[in-house]
Amino acid sequence: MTSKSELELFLSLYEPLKAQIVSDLENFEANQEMVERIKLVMDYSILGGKMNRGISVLSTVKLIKGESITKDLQEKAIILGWCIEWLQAFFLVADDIMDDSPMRRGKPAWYRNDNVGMIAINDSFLIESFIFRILKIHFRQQSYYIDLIELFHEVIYQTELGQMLDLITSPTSVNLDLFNLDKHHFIVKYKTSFYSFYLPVALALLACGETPDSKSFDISRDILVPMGVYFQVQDDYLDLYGDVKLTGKVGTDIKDNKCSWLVIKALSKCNPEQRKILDLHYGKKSDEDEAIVKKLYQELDVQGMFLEYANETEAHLNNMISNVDKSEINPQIFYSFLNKISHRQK
Ligand code: DMA
Ligand code: MG
Ligand code: MG
Ligand code: MG
Repeated sequence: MTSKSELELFLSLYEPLKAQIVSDLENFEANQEMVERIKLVMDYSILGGKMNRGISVLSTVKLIKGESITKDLQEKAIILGWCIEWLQAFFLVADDIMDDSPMRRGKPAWYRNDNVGMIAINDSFLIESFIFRILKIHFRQQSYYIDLIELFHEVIYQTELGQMLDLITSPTSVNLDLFNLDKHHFIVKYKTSFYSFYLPVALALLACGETPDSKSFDISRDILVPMGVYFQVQDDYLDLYGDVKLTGKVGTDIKDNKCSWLVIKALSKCNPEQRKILDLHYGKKSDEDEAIVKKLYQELDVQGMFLEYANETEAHLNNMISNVDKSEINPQIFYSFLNKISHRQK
C-alpha cells in the first residue's frame, strides 16, 4: 500500500517539474501561446490517473535501500516516477486516437476536445520529448545517465511494437482467424508489460546504483513481464465488465475488432452457430452488434473463464515470487506490485 505521505510527496514534485519544462522552453524561443498550450496538455493528460507506475519507483527504491534513503535519492526516484507518468500520457493520448476511445480518466479523451483533434498527435510527441528534457536537467551528471536514456528508448520501442501488432490485428474488415493466444501474448507483453511493470523497477535499480548487467534486472523482468501480461488481460476484461465510474474509460474493444483475451476465450469455446454470430457481429461499430457479442460471452461464461484464469495466474505469480533469491533482490518489491493489481476493479 502506498502511504498517504508517499503520495503527497510524489504529487508535490509535479508543479516544480512542470515549471522546469516551461522554463526550458525559453531555450527554444517558445512564445506565451505555446507555453500556455503545453501547460494545458500536461495538466489534462498527465494528472487524474492512479499514478501507480509513478509512485512505484519510490516504493521500490525504499525496498532496495531500506527506509534510510537520502533526500537526494528520494527526489531522484520521484522524478523518475514522473517520467513514467509522462510516458504513460504520451502513449495514452495516441492510443485513444488510434482506438477511437471517447473517454479517459473520467473526461473526454484529449483529442476529443474542441480545437484539439489531430493536433493531439503532435501533443503526444511533445509529451514524449518532455521525458528526455527532464532526464537531461536532473540526471545529466549521473554515471547512469546513458543507461536511463537507453532504457527509456528501449521500452518505448517495445511498447510501439506491441501497439503496432495490436493495431494491425484489428483491421476494419473482420477476420477472427487472425486471433490466437500467441499473438495476444506478444501484443500485451510488448504494449503493456515493459513500460508498466519492468520499467519502474529497472529505473529504481539504476537509481540505486545497480548496473544493467546485474542479475536483479533479469530476475525483475522474469517476474514483472508475466505480471504485466496478467494486468493487460485484466484491462481486456475491464474493457467490457469494468464500472465506468471506477475505470474512467468506456471500452471499445468489441467495436474496434481488438484481439482481446475475451474474444479469444469465446472463440475457443463456441460451437459453429455461435461462431457465426461472432463473425457477423464482432468488430462492428453499432451498440446493437456489441450487445449481441456481450450476450454471447454471457452464454459462454467468459467471465467465469476469466475468474479461473485470474486465480491461477495470481497463484503462479505468488509462487514465482516466493522462489526469488533474496540475496539478489528483495521479493517484497514484486509482492507489492501484485497486491496493487490483485483482482483490481480499476
Ligand atoms: C493500452 O492498451 C496500451 C498502451 C500502450 C496505451 P489499451 O488500448 O487496451 O489501453 P486502454 O484500455 O487504456 O485504452
Ligand atoms: Mg485503448
Ligand atoms: Mg489500444
Ligand atoms: Mg484496454
